[in-house]
Amino acid sequence: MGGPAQLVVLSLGSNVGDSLSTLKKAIRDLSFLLDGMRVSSLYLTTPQDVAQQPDFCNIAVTGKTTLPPGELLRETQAIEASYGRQRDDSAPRGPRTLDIDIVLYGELAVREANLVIPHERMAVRQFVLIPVLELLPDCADPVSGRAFREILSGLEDQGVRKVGNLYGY
Ligand code: PH2
Ligand code: MG
Ligand code: MG
Repeated sequence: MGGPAQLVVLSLGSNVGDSLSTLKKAIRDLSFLLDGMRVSSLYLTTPQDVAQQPDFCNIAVTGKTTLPPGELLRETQAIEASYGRQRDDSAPRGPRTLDIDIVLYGELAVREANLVIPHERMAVRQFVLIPVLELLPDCADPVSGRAFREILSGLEDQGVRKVGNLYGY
């Protein structure tokens, strides 16, 4: 049984294969899950955590869902898998055809083995914060209450370049 619809925020990334095509298709898939979905600009970003890999294409999307967090995760993992994502536990932050992270789920905080919301590293990642703030300029960390705009303003430059839009999903 679903509760009221919650506003969720997803961060998408790709740096293997035809990333633009993959992101466009993934957005279309997500539009069937998220009511009133909105999509950020497309960003080309310098890889974080694992430097020796290609630049990423990153976007954020937001919309409403009645799916509980665990079910939303199952759906996003199924989309990742359908675009050839291989989970490689030996290279946890390495190259991937498609990564879809649930970064915010309403005001909820989740701490489970396979799902942590707000996303553990979003507060230190410009490739997440910049697209998210484009969609939701006033959003705040539900745990600390701090505005993500303030958190972003404290970060050093990480090489996040706006390059366009993914029209026509
Ligand atoms: N994803 C990672 C690790 N590093 N760097 C950028 N720029 N963009 C990503 O999406 C990304 C990353 C693991 O999910
Ligand atoms: Mg990720
Ligand atoms: Mg992920």
